[in-house]
Amino acid sequence: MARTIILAIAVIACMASLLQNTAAETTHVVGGDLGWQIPPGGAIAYVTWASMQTFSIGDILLFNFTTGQQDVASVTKEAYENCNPASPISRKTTGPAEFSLQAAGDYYFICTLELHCTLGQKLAIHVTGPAPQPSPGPSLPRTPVNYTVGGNIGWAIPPGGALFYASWASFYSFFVCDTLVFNFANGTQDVAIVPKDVYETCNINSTIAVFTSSPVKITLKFPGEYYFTSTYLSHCSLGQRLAINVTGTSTPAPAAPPPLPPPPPPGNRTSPAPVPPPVQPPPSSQPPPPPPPASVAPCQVVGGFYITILSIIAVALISSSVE
Ligand SMILES: *[C@@H]1O[C@H](CO)[C@@H](O)[C@H](O)[C@H]1NC(C)=O
Ligand SMILES: *[C@@H]1O[C@H](CO)[C@@H](O)[C@H](O)[C@H]1NC(C)=O
Ligand SMILES: *[C@@H]1O[C@H](CO)[C@@H](O)[C@H](O)[C@H]1NC(C)=O
Ligand SMILES: *[C@@H]1O[C@H](CO)[C@@H](O)[C@H](O)[C@H]1NC(C)=O
Ligand SMILES: *[C@@H]1O[C@H](CO)[C@@H](O)[C@H](O)[C@H]1NC(C)=O
Ligand SMILES: *[C@@H]1O[C@H](CO)[C@@H](O)[C@H](O)[C@H]1NC(C)=O
Ligand SMILES: [Cu+2]
Repeated sequence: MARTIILAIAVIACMASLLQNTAAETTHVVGGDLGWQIPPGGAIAYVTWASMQTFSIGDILLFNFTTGQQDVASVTKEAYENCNPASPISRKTTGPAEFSLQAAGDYYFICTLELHCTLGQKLAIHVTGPAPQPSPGPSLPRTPVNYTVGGNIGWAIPPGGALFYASWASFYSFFVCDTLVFNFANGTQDVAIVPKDVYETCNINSTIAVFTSSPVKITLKFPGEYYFTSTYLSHCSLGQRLAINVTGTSTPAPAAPPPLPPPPPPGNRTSPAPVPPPVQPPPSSQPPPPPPPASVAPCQVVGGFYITILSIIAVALISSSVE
């Protein structure tokens, strides 16, 4: 009984912390946290961003930029393709600038400042029919989001190199209770949760957990930094690695320790060093998500095979204590 109440409180706290847009018409902040600028990864950044949005009539595009450093022009398809700023349909020079998407169809935007478009500061979107009506009833706080890592590209050696997943991650804000979904063809990739130094060096001499069966779904139960790569030869150095920062005021209520999770599928595929990592604690500068001090899981997990960070940490603790 007490446990149920605590769980309910935790779920409510979690959802409240995730309170975000509930409006019927959506404002799309172009590029997400990247904003509107010359994208570090080239044109693929805004292509990727657009591919992950659904634009509906009545939605608003918000180009977030510093006045004087960028502008934004609505242009024809030809002008978009050729980066020709000569005769825009309309142009706004004061940031942030909004465009209201009043009709279905294709829209093209560029920055008209010299070379900006050529360097990738251009956006093409497709607007579909009327926005779906919000379901009746009281508006709910932000519900946890399932993020498909890499969008349509999925989890692979990315075409744009390492910047691809960095760009992808920069478009989003990750909150506790969100889920990462890694899609790939079985046997062509795996998903390894790794320490920060492995992520940075691509020297995969230790992993926290490895998952081989697509799709891999990982629910982010704790705030903090998470690092992922594939253990397949050279995949990491070719750019298949992802770092994300999970925020959220998960207010874990004190409760009984969670039941032991099942061990993850054995990820024996590579592991150049068959020796488990040394007993020494990880470098304290960047600790992984804090170990669960007897916390409840504040997320509702609706069916499906979910691998949670909680279980990963538990397994990591178990294996290091066994050692
Ligand atoms: C616009 O960019 C500024 C500076 O990066 C940021 O502080 C602000 O939150 C952004 N606005 C939106 C709506 O994303
Ligand atoms: C996330 O995925 C789960 C199961 O795969 C599903 O039940 C849930 O509705 C999804 N959530 C969203 C926001 O799409
Ligand atoms: C990968 O293998 C698992 C288990 O064999 C299977 O359930 C899943 O559908 C496979 N995924 C793909 C993308 O083939
Ligand atoms: C992650 O977010 C926390 C809290 O906002 C911040 O202190 C930390 O520096 C962030 N880490 C990275 C790598 O951005
Ligand atoms: C990995 O595990 C599978 C099944 O558990 C086994 O057939 C295979 O030989 C193992 N590979 C290595 C390199 O240990
Ligand atoms: C992994 O390799 C790095 C050097 O690239 C080294 O600093 C680190 O101690 C190694 N870790 C393990 C567990 O062998
Ligand atoms: Cu510009």
